[in-house]
Amino acid sequence: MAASMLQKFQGTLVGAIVGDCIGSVFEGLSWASVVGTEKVVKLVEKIEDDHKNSEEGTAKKQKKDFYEFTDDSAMARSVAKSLIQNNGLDVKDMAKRFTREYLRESDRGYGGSVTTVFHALADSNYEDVFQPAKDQFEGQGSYGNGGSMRICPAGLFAEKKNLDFNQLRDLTEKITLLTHSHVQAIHGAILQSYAVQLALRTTTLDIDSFLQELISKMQVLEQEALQEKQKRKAEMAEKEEQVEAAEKSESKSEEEEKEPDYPYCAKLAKIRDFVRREELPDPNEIRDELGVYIAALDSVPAAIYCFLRASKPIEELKDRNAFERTIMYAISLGGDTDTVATMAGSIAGAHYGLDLIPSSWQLCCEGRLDAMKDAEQLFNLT
Ligand code: R7I
Ligand code: MG
Ligand code: MG
Repeated sequence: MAASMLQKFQGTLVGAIVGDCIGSVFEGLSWASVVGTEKVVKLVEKIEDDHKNSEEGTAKKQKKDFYEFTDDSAMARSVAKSLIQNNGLDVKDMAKRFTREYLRESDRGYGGSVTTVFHALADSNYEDVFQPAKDQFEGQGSYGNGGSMRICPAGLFAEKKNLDFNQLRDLTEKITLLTHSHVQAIHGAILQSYAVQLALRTTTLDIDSFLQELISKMQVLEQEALQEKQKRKAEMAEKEEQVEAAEKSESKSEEEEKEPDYPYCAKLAKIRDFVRREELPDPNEIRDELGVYIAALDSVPAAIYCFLRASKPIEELKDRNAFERTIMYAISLGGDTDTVATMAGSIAGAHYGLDLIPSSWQLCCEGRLDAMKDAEQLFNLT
Protein backbone atom coordinates (compact mmCIF):
# COMPACT_ATOMS: atom_id res chain seq x y z
CA MET A 1 0.00 0.00 0.00
CA ALA A 2 1.28 3.48 -0.83
CA ALA A 3 2.54 5.45 2.15
CA SER A 4 0.33 8.27 3.42
CA MET A 5 1.69 11.81 3.40
CA LEU A 6 2.04 11.70 7.21
CA GLN A 7 4.10 8.51 6.97
CA LYS A 8 6.23 10.20 4.33
CA PHE A 9 6.85 13.20 6.61
CA GLN A 10 7.81 10.82 9.44
CA GLY A 11 9.96 8.78 7.06
CA THR A 12 11.87 11.91 6.04
CA LEU A 13 12.96 12.99 9.51
CA VAL A 14 13.38 9.49 10.95
CA GLY A 15 15.23 8.43 7.78
CA ALA A 16 17.65 11.32 8.29
CA ILE A 17 18.21 10.47 11.98
CA VAL A 18 18.83 6.81 11.22
CA GLY A 19 21.30 7.72 8.44
CA ASP A 20 23.16 10.08 10.76
CA CYS A 21 23.29 7.80 13.84
CA ILE A 22 24.22 4.61 12.00
CA GLY A 23 26.34 6.38 9.38
CA SER A 24 28.40 8.19 12.00
CA VAL A 25 29.86 4.87 13.16
CA PHE A 26 32.07 5.01 10.07
CA GLU A 27 32.49 8.76 9.52
CA GLY A 28 36.09 9.79 9.10
CA LEU A 29 37.36 6.23 9.53
CA SER A 30 37.09 5.80 5.84
CA TRP A 31 38.04 9.00 4.05
CA ALA A 32 40.68 7.21 2.05
CA SER A 33 38.87 4.02 1.14
CA VAL A 34 35.48 2.40 0.84
CA VAL A 35 33.85 0.77 3.88
CA GLY A 36 32.37 -2.06 1.83
CA THR A 37 29.00 -3.75 2.21
CA GLU A 38 30.36 -6.56 4.36
CA LYS A 39 31.18 -4.28 7.30
CA VAL A 40 27.88 -2.48 6.99
CA VAL A 41 25.92 -5.75 6.93
CA LYS A 42 27.77 -6.82 10.06
CA LEU A 43 26.88 -3.61 11.90
CA VAL A 44 23.24 -3.78 10.86
CA GLU A 45 22.96 -7.44 11.84
CA LYS A 46 24.38 -6.55 15.25
CA ILE A 47 21.77 -3.83 15.66
CA GLU A 48 19.04 -6.29 14.70
CA ASP A 49 20.37 -9.06 16.97
CA ASP A 50 20.64 -6.71 19.94
CA HIS A 51 17.06 -5.66 19.36
CA LYS A 52 15.84 -9.24 19.12
CA ASN A 53 17.72 -10.26 22.26
CA SER A 54 16.43 -7.37 24.29
CA GLU A 55 12.89 -8.08 23.08
CA GLU A 56 13.08 -11.71 24.05
CA GLY A 57 14.76 -10.87 27.36
CA THR A 58 17.11 -13.79 26.91
CA ALA A 59 20.12 -14.51 29.10
CA LYS A 60 22.22 -13.28 26.23
CA LYS A 61 20.71 -9.85 26.68
CA GLN A 62 23.51 -7.38 26.27
CA LYS A 63 23.80 -3.72 26.91
CA LYS A 64 21.96 -2.42 23.89
CA ASP A 65 23.98 -0.23 21.62
CA PHE A 66 22.71 3.25 21.31
CA TYR A 67 23.88 5.44 18.49
CA GLU A 68 24.11 9.15 19.05
CA PHE A 69 23.22 11.71 16.44
CA THR A 70 25.76 14.26 15.23
CA ASP A 71 25.73 17.88 14.02
CA ASP A 72 23.68 16.87 10.97
CA SER A 73 20.66 16.10 13.15
CA ALA A 74 21.42 18.71 15.83
CA MET A 75 21.03 21.35 13.10
CA ALA A 76 18.11 19.68 11.30
CA ARG A 77 16.21 19.65 14.59
CA SER A 78 16.76 23.39 14.92
CA VAL A 79 15.51 23.95 11.36
CA ALA A 80 12.38 21.90 12.08
CA LYS A 81 11.65 23.42 15.48
CA SER A 82 12.16 26.98 14.27
CA LEU A 83 9.86 26.50 11.26
CA ILE A 84 7.23 24.93 13.53
CA GLN A 85 7.41 27.55 16.30
CA ASN A 86 7.21 30.47 13.90
CA ASN A 87 5.00 28.77 11.35
CA GLY A 88 7.52 30.08 8.86
CA LEU A 89 11.04 31.36 8.58
CA ASP A 90 12.49 33.65 11.24
CA VAL A 91 16.20 33.78 10.44
CA LYS A 92 17.20 35.32 13.74
CA ASP A 93 15.39 32.63 15.70
CA MET A 94 17.00 29.94 13.57
CA ALA A 95 20.48 31.43 13.98
CA LYS A 96 19.95 31.50 17.75
CA ARG A 97 18.84 27.87 17.80
CA PHE A 98 21.86 26.75 15.76
CA THR A 99 24.22 28.65 18.04
CA ARG A 100 22.66 27.70 21.37
CA GLU A 101 22.50 24.06 20.36
CA TYR A 102 26.19 24.18 19.45
CA LEU A 103 27.15 25.94 22.69
CA ARG A 104 25.10 23.43 24.70
CA GLU A 105 26.62 20.36 23.06
CA SER A 106 29.66 21.35 21.08
CA ASP A 107 30.99 17.80 20.77
CA ARG A 108 28.53 16.63 18.12
CA GLY A 109 31.22 16.53 15.44
CA TYR A 110 30.65 19.92 13.83
CA GLY A 111 32.65 20.97 10.74
CA GLY A 112 36.04 22.51 11.37
CA SER A 113 35.19 26.10 10.50
CA VAL A 114 31.46 26.53 11.05
CA THR A 115 32.06 26.87 14.79
CA THR A 116 33.64 30.29 14.09
CA VAL A 117 30.26 31.37 12.72
CA PHE A 118 28.44 30.31 15.88
CA HIS A 119 30.84 32.22 18.11
CA ALA A 120 30.62 35.31 15.90
CA LEU A 121 26.82 35.14 15.92
CA ALA A 122 26.71 34.97 19.70
CA ASP A 123 29.40 37.65 20.14
CA SER A 124 27.57 40.05 17.83
CA ASN A 125 24.30 39.38 19.62
CA TYR A 126 22.77 38.27 16.29
CA GLU A 127 22.93 41.79 14.91
CA ASP A 128 23.40 40.73 11.29
CA VAL A 129 22.77 37.00 11.18
CA PHE A 130 24.23 36.62 7.66
CA GLN A 131 27.52 38.47 8.16
CA PRO A 132 29.57 35.83 10.05
CA ALA A 133 28.97 33.23 7.33
CA LYS A 134 29.97 35.74 4.63
CA ASP A 135 33.30 36.27 6.41
CA GLN A 136 34.26 32.57 6.23
CA PHE A 137 37.23 31.54 4.09
CA GLU A 138 38.40 35.08 3.38
CA GLY A 139 35.01 36.17 2.19
CA GLN A 140 34.25 33.34 -0.22
CA GLY A 141 32.08 31.46 2.29
CA SER A 142 32.10 27.76 3.15
CA TYR A 143 31.35 25.22 0.43
CA GLY A 144 30.88 22.48 3.05
CA ASN A 145 27.81 20.25 3.11
CA GLY A 146 26.57 21.69 6.43
CA GLY A 147 23.75 23.53 4.67
CA SER A 148 22.53 20.44 2.82
CA MET A 149 22.81 17.96 5.69
CA ARG A 150 20.19 19.81 7.79
CA ILE A 151 17.74 21.04 5.17
CA CYS A 152 15.18 18.21 4.89
CA PRO A 153 12.59 19.89 7.20
CA ALA A 154 12.45 22.74 4.66
CA GLY A 155 11.31 20.24 2.02
CA LEU A 156 8.49 19.14 4.36
CA PHE A 157 7.54 22.72 5.15
CA ALA A 158 7.46 23.55 1.43
CA GLU A 159 5.22 20.60 0.71
CA LYS A 160 2.87 21.43 3.57
CA LYS A 161 2.59 25.06 2.50
CA ASN A 162 2.38 24.14 -1.16
CA LEU A 163 5.39 26.30 -2.00
CA ASP A 164 6.53 26.42 -5.61
CA PHE A 165 10.16 25.82 -6.54
CA ASN A 166 11.15 29.49 -6.33
CA GLN A 167 9.69 29.77 -2.85
CA LEU A 168 11.45 26.59 -1.72
CA ARG A 169 14.63 27.93 -3.25
CA ASP A 170 14.33 31.20 -1.37
CA LEU A 171 13.57 29.47 1.93
CA THR A 172 16.50 27.06 1.52
CA GLU A 173 18.89 29.79 0.48
CA LYS A 174 18.16 31.90 3.56
CA ILE A 175 18.52 28.95 5.94
CA THR A 176 21.81 27.99 4.29
CA LEU A 177 23.19 31.53 4.28
CA LEU A 178 23.19 31.55 8.08
CA THR A 179 26.35 29.42 7.98
CA HIS A 180 27.31 28.81 4.33
CA SER A 181 27.47 31.55 1.70
CA HIS A 182 29.42 29.80 -1.07
CA VAL A 183 27.28 29.28 -4.17
CA GLN A 184 27.98 25.54 -4.21
CA ALA A 185 26.82 25.13 -0.62
CA ILE A 186 23.61 27.02 -1.46
CA HIS A 187 22.95 25.09 -4.66
CA GLY A 188 23.65 21.80 -2.88
CA ALA A 189 21.12 22.63 -0.18
CA ILE A 190 18.50 23.60 -2.79
CA LEU A 191 19.10 20.38 -4.70
CA GLN A 192 18.73 18.38 -1.49
CA SER A 193 15.56 20.13 -0.26
CA TYR A 194 13.97 19.87 -3.69
CA ALA A 195 14.88 16.17 -3.92
CA VAL A 196 13.04 15.67 -0.61
CA GLN A 197 9.97 17.54 -1.84
CA LEU A 198 10.01 15.66 -5.13
CA ALA A 199 10.31 12.32 -3.32
CA LEU A 200 7.31 13.21 -1.15
CA ARG A 201 5.30 13.87 -4.29
CA THR A 202 6.46 10.79 -6.16
CA THR A 203 4.24 7.73 -5.92
CA THR A 204 5.81 5.57 -8.60
CA LEU A 205 9.49 6.31 -8.96
CA ASP A 206 10.76 6.73 -12.49
CA ILE A 207 14.50 7.26 -12.18
CA ASP A 208 14.93 9.12 -15.45
CA SER A 209 12.11 11.58 -14.85
CA PHE A 210 13.20 12.16 -11.24
CA LEU A 211 16.69 13.04 -12.44
CA GLN A 212 15.43 15.10 -15.37
CA GLU A 213 13.31 17.19 -13.03
CA LEU A 214 16.33 17.87 -10.79
CA ILE A 215 18.51 18.70 -13.80
CA SER A 216 15.98 21.13 -15.22
CA LYS A 217 15.88 23.08 -11.95
CA MET A 218 19.65 23.05 -11.44
CA GLN A 219 20.18 24.27 -15.00
CA VAL A 220 18.29 27.45 -14.25
CA LEU A 221 20.18 28.02 -10.99
CA GLU A 222 23.58 27.34 -12.50
CA GLN A 223 22.91 29.45 -15.55
CA GLU A 224 21.99 32.38 -13.34
CA ALA A 225 25.13 31.88 -11.26
CA LEU A 226 27.27 31.73 -14.39
CA GLN A 227 25.81 34.94 -15.75
CA GLU A 228 26.38 36.58 -12.39
CA LYS A 229 30.00 35.42 -12.37
CA GLN A 230 30.59 36.70 -15.90
CA LYS A 231 29.07 40.03 -15.00
CA ARG A 232 31.31 40.36 -11.96
CA LYS A 233 34.36 39.44 -14.02
CA ALA A 234 33.55 42.05 -16.65
CA GLU A 235 33.08 44.71 -13.97
CA MET A 236 36.39 43.78 -12.38
CA ALA A 237 38.22 43.83 -15.70
CA GLU A 238 36.92 47.33 -16.27
CA LYS A 239 38.19 48.53 -12.93
CA GLU A 240 41.55 46.81 -13.00
CA GLU A 241 44.05 49.04 -14.58
CA GLN A 242 47.03 48.21 -12.41
CA VAL A 243 49.27 45.44 -13.67
CA GLU A 244 49.31 43.73 -10.29
CA ALA A 245 45.55 43.46 -10.15
CA ALA A 246 45.40 42.21 -13.73
CA GLU A 247 47.86 39.43 -12.88
CA LYS A 248 45.85 38.44 -9.88
CA SER A 249 42.67 38.21 -11.90
CA GLU A 250 44.44 36.19 -14.58
CA SER A 251 45.59 33.51 -12.15
CA LYS A 252 42.15 33.39 -10.60
CA SER A 253 40.43 32.86 -13.92
CA GLU A 254 42.82 30.01 -14.71
CA GLU A 255 41.72 28.37 -11.49
CA GLU A 256 38.08 28.97 -12.28
CA GLU A 257 38.45 27.46 -15.72
CA LYS A 258 39.03 24.07 -14.12
CA GLU A 259 35.51 24.08 -12.67
CA PRO A 260 32.72 23.07 -15.02
CA ASP A 261 30.21 25.86 -15.62
CA TYR A 262 27.30 23.64 -14.55
CA PRO A 263 28.88 21.52 -11.80
CA TYR A 264 25.68 20.05 -10.29
CA CYS A 265 24.18 19.35 -13.72
CA ALA A 266 27.40 17.58 -14.69
CA LYS A 267 27.16 15.37 -11.60
CA LEU A 268 23.47 14.66 -12.14
CA ALA A 269 24.32 13.52 -15.68
CA LYS A 270 26.93 11.17 -14.21
CA ILE A 271 24.31 9.76 -11.84
CA ARG A 272 22.17 8.95 -14.87
CA ASP A 273 25.03 7.00 -16.42
CA PHE A 274 25.71 5.12 -13.21
CA VAL A 275 22.11 4.09 -12.51
CA ARG A 276 21.59 2.92 -16.10
CA ARG A 277 24.36 0.35 -15.83
CA GLU A 278 23.41 -3.30 -15.43
CA GLU A 279 26.27 -3.96 -13.01
CA LEU A 280 26.77 -2.06 -9.77
CA PRO A 281 29.60 0.41 -10.46
CA ASP A 282 32.91 0.03 -8.66
CA PRO A 283 32.60 2.06 -5.43
CA ASN A 284 35.89 3.80 -6.20
CA GLU A 285 34.43 5.09 -9.43
CA ILE A 286 31.51 6.60 -7.48
CA ARG A 287 33.93 8.17 -5.01
CA ASP A 288 36.05 9.61 -7.85
CA GLU A 289 33.22 10.83 -10.07
CA LEU A 290 30.54 11.91 -7.59
CA GLY A 291 32.47 12.21 -4.33
CA VAL A 292 31.49 11.23 -0.79
CA TYR A 293 33.28 14.07 0.93
CA ILE A 294 32.77 17.18 3.00
CA ALA A 295 32.00 19.64 0.15
CA ALA A 296 28.34 19.97 -0.83
CA LEU A 297 29.18 19.34 -4.49
CA ASP A 298 30.99 16.18 -3.47
CA SER A 299 28.23 14.69 -1.34
CA VAL A 300 24.69 15.79 -2.29
CA PRO A 301 24.90 14.09 -5.73
CA ALA A 302 26.12 10.87 -4.06
CA ALA A 303 23.13 10.90 -1.71
CA ILE A 304 20.71 11.27 -4.63
CA TYR A 305 22.52 8.53 -6.51
CA CYS A 306 22.29 6.13 -3.53
CA PHE A 307 18.55 6.69 -3.23
CA LEU A 308 18.00 6.10 -6.95
CA ARG A 309 20.32 3.12 -7.34
CA ALA A 310 18.98 1.45 -4.20
CA SER A 311 15.44 1.60 -5.60
CA LYS A 312 16.62 -1.38 -7.68
CA PRO A 313 17.96 -4.63 -6.22
CA ILE A 314 21.59 -4.79 -5.11
CA GLU A 315 23.13 -8.25 -5.21
CA GLU A 316 25.15 -7.82 -1.99
CA LEU A 317 22.14 -6.50 -0.09
CA LYS A 318 19.67 -9.27 -0.77
CA ASP A 319 16.60 -9.52 1.44
CA ARG A 320 16.82 -5.83 2.30
CA ASN A 321 14.07 -3.38 1.42
CA ALA A 322 14.74 -0.24 -0.65
CA PHE A 323 15.12 2.03 2.38
CA GLU A 324 17.58 -0.34 4.04
CA ARG A 325 19.51 -0.66 0.78
CA THR A 326 19.73 3.15 0.48
CA ILE A 327 21.32 3.59 3.91
CA MET A 328 23.55 0.52 3.72
CA TYR A 329 24.76 1.33 0.22
CA ALA A 330 25.46 4.97 1.16
CA ILE A 331 27.54 3.97 4.19
CA SER A 332 29.41 1.29 2.24
CA LEU A 333 30.92 3.96 -0.03
CA GLY A 334 32.84 5.45 2.91
CA GLY A 335 33.89 9.08 3.28
CA ASP A 336 31.39 11.43 4.91
CA THR A 337 29.19 8.49 5.86
CA ASP A 338 26.89 10.17 8.39
CA THR A 339 26.11 13.05 6.06
CA VAL A 340 25.63 11.11 2.83
CA ALA A 341 23.46 8.58 4.71
CA THR A 342 21.48 11.38 6.39
CA MET A 343 20.70 13.05 3.07
CA ALA A 344 20.01 9.78 1.23
CA GLY A 345 17.94 8.56 4.20
CA SER A 346 15.74 11.63 4.19
CA ILE A 347 15.02 11.34 0.46
CA ALA A 348 14.34 7.60 0.76
CA GLY A 349 12.17 8.16 3.84
CA ALA A 350 10.24 10.87 1.99
CA HIS A 351 9.53 8.49 -0.84
CA TYR A 352 8.89 5.18 0.95
CA GLY A 353 7.50 6.46 4.26
CA LEU A 354 8.13 5.35 7.84
CA ASP A 355 6.96 1.77 7.32
CA LEU A 356 10.09 0.76 5.45
CA ILE A 357 12.40 1.86 8.28
CA PRO A 358 12.96 -1.21 10.49
CA SER A 359 11.92 -0.62 14.08
CA SER A 360 15.16 -2.17 15.36
CA TRP A 361 17.04 0.56 13.46
CA GLN A 362 14.80 3.30 14.79
CA LEU A 363 15.03 2.16 18.39
CA CYS A 364 18.81 2.30 18.55
CA CYS A 365 18.95 5.91 17.35
CA GLU A 366 19.02 8.92 19.62
CA GLY A 367 16.50 11.58 18.67
CA ARG A 368 14.02 9.37 16.83
CA LEU A 369 11.10 10.32 19.08
CA ASP A 370 11.75 14.01 18.57
CA ALA A 371 12.00 13.40 14.84
CA MET A 372 8.56 11.74 14.90
CA LYS A 373 7.11 14.63 16.89
CA ASP A 374 8.65 17.27 14.64
CA ALA A 375 7.38 15.45 11.54
CA GLU A 376 3.85 15.35 12.94
CA GLN A 377 3.96 19.02 13.90
CA LEU A 378 5.20 20.02 10.46
CA PHE A 379 2.46 17.91 8.95
CA ASN A 380 -0.16 19.62 11.12
CA LEU A 381 0.90 23.17 10.26
CA THR A 382 -1.86 25.19 8.68
O1 R7I B 1 29.93 22.37 6.17
P1 R7I B 1 30.10 22.14 7.62
O2 R7I B 1 28.96 22.43 8.50
O3 R7I B 1 30.58 20.64 7.85
C1 R7I B 1 29.68 19.60 7.78
C2 R7I B 1 30.41 18.31 7.93
C3 R7I B 1 29.52 17.11 7.89
O4 R7I B 1 30.21 16.01 7.37
C4 R7I B 1 29.20 16.88 9.34
O5 R7I B 1 28.83 15.54 9.59
C5 R7I B 1 30.49 17.27 10.05
O6 R7I B 1 31.40 16.24 10.16
O7 R7I B 1 31.06 18.28 9.21
O8 R7I B 1 31.37 22.88 8.20
P2 R7I B 1 32.42 23.88 7.57
O9 R7I B 1 33.40 24.08 8.66
O10 R7I B 1 31.75 25.09 7.03
O11 R7I B 1 33.05 23.09 6.36
C6 R7I B 1 33.66 21.84 6.55
C7 R7I B 1 35.08 21.86 6.03
O12 R7I B 1 35.09 22.03 4.63
C8 R7I B 1 35.96 23.00 6.54
O13 R7I B 1 36.45 22.74 7.83
C9 R7I B 1 37.03 23.03 5.48
O14 R7I B 1 37.98 22.01 5.70
C10 R7I B 1 36.27 22.70 4.23
N1 R7I B 1 35.87 23.93 3.50
C11 R7I B 1 36.71 24.73 2.83
N2 R7I B 1 38.03 24.68 2.65
C12 R7I B 1 38.62 25.65 1.91
N3 R7I B 1 37.91 26.65 1.35
C13 R7I B 1 34.64 24.43 3.37
N4 R7I B 1 34.65 25.57 2.63
C14 R7I B 1 35.93 25.78 2.28
C15 R7I B 1 36.56 26.78 1.48
O15 R7I B 1 35.97 27.72 0.94
MG1 MG C 1 27.93 14.87 11.37
MG1 MG D 1 29.45 14.20 8.13
